[in-house]
Amino acid sequence: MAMTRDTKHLDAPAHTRGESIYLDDIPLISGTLFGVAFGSPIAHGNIRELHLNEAIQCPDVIRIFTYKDIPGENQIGGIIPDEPLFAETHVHYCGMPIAFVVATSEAAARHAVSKIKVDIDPLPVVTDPREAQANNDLIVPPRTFRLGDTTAAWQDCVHIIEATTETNGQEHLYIETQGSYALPQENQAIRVYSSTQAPTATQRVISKITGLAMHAIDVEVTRLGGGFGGKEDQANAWAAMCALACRHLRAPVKYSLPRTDDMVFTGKRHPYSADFKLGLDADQKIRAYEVTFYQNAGAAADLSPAVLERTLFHCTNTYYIPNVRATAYSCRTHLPPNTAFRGFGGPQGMFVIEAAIAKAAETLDIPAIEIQRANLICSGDEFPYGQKAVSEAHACWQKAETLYDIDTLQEEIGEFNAKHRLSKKGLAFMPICFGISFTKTLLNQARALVHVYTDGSVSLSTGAVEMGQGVNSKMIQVAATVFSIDPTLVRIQATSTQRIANTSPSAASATADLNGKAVEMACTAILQRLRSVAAAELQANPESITFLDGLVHIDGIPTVLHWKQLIMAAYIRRVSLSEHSHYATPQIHFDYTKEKGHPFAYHVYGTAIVIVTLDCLRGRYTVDAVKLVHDAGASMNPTIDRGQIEGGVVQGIGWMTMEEVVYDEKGRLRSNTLSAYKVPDIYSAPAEIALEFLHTDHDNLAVFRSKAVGEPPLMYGIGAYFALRNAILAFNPTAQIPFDAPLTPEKALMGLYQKQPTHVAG
Ligand code: LUZ
Ligand code: MOS
Repeated sequence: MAMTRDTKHLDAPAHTRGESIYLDDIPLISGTLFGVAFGSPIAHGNIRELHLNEAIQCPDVIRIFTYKDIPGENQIGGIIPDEPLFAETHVHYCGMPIAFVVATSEAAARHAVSKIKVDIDPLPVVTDPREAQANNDLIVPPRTFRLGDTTAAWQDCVHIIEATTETNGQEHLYIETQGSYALPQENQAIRVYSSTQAPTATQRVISKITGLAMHAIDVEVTRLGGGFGGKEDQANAWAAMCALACRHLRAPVKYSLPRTDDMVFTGKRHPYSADFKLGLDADQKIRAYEVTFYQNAGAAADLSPAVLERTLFHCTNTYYIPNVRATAYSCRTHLPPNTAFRGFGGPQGMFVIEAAIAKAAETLDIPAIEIQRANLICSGDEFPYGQKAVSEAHACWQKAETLYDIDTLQEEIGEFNAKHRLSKKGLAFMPICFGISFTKTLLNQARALVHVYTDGSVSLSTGAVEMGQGVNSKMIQVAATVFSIDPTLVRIQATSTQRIANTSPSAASATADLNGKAVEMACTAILQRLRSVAAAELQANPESITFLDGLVHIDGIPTVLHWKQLIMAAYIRRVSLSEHSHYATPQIHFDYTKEKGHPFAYHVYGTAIVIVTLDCLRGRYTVDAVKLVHDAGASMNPTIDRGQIEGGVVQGIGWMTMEEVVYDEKGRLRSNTLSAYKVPDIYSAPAEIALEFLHTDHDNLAVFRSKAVGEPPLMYGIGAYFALRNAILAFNPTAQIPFDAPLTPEKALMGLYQKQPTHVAG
């Protein structure tokens, strides 16, 4: 069967009817208890005394857990063991868990939490990454990527531009908050439902906390109501708390975080501060780029070192720059540990090079588009980390220019701006390039388990976690395509550490690639055996057998033997109808001592044209259109991919223009509700998202020549920042607008009416 590429998102009917199962839809077993965490009220200090007496006497409270109750190790750090589950003597961020109250109802647990008192001797609070770096308070030693020789290259530069940039954090705002439900099983084992992107990481952390072997912890996930990276590492703490209480009490324990707790307790996208220096020759070719990144890691490592390295990988975005020196510091501050967020440090790196180009264009008084276009990477050009590009950058850019008629667009904007005094339009191009593979090579592996039952129906299990991105639909497409059967014959199981072990997180945009390859391998192995069965049944040569639309064919001609009969024949002949397969991405490698290698299976490219209209009286704006050419390879499912692209664009625009994470100087989150933290709604989404796929057809180690789609589109949203900047400059050409994202209406207004240059804060 050729692949049915127009398959709908498998979950669409159940989502529409409200029947899909999330953590809170799992029926509660009688006797279920409810936990609520007590988090540190201050950001930094030494705990003198914890007063639990009043809380423990509250009605319906069963027990209060602290670090003293941990039979295993009080440690949940993933990359570096620097994060306790419960504070012992020291707190280092506001909301850091200190205790876990378990009661017969959530309300009772919450009431008891309000009665906990803690005496903490406060210590100085650092929230600024540059201050942490000056104190040498780093999570890991700094890293530097180098290509060519920047020091020598400055001599070839006619223009040298320097500035500082800031990008803020971003709240994940998955619709389903963090949560977990732990159930006691026989012989000390524990079954855990968790809203996690990383079932194995959750299992490992629970094992460490409870002291039970991993085989005694089963983690199961049906789906998440969104993850965006927020549940790659930060689902583990809540699961561990529930499992710890379950282990002690031998009762089911559930904890599902209310929105404000979720916002206060969990880390976000990393804010970055950066300094750049960019050099161009007389032909607008970028000759040299130096950049220093200060990552605000928060109080513990979490995934920050991996995020930091992706910032370096993407620091030249989709441009070829022959001389680069990029240094990155992961700075320890007293904020909740910041974590994975769609793009994983890549967007923060890409913003800086785009800012550098914008500043160069403003200095030279030419459109940024000319510098961008002149420097797009070509196939064979080297990224600063040594990998050679197989580039679609020019193809995407050129297709966008012609398809969307850039000359007419610019003319229209020019006319509009000439005609309107208090309303200006701005346009920016945002080309992207994103490397696909976990940068940590070992994570690029996946497994699948396929059973064919005697009625011909198929059970499919992978390590992929469905979080709305449609990975389950794609996995079913792969199995149905290899077997050439109707997709309704295939059922995908909940993701479970019992069925698939040692899974990598569903992350890095690579979930469909990795798990899809494993599904393809498992189904192909079963099909190989079925070929022999069919040959025997039909007394034909196995080489002449093919499968199409549920029928066995000989030399391309259909026979009467159909899938169900074939399966039964295989069973009767005692041929295995099950397969477990393992896939590991070939060819990728990276040498950390040299900072060189071939870390990515391939890159995803694309170009966005973003057009905005700015109300120059009020500083308010709308994004009129985002016009895209996106390289999806041979998309497996254009409907799902379109959904991912539209969502990514809007999420990126939110990060760049309106979402403002605010911590005060004491490290307390001020934007801790949805009335204080503005996310894009339907009114702030672009009026138009035009999308054209660039169909490419390389074998790039993904499934069926498709390309990954999860993270890359977020970075198109960066274009909204620069389009707005251009609109401000159309009104106030001498404005010195700091590169300080998000460009909220307030900051837009300050740019519109700025008389003197201001300085970047922080
Ligand atoms: N997670 C991770 C990721 O552990 N490694 C990565 O390289 C990555 N990239 C993007 C998103 N999540
Ligand atoms: Mo992620 S940022 O969990 O791919």
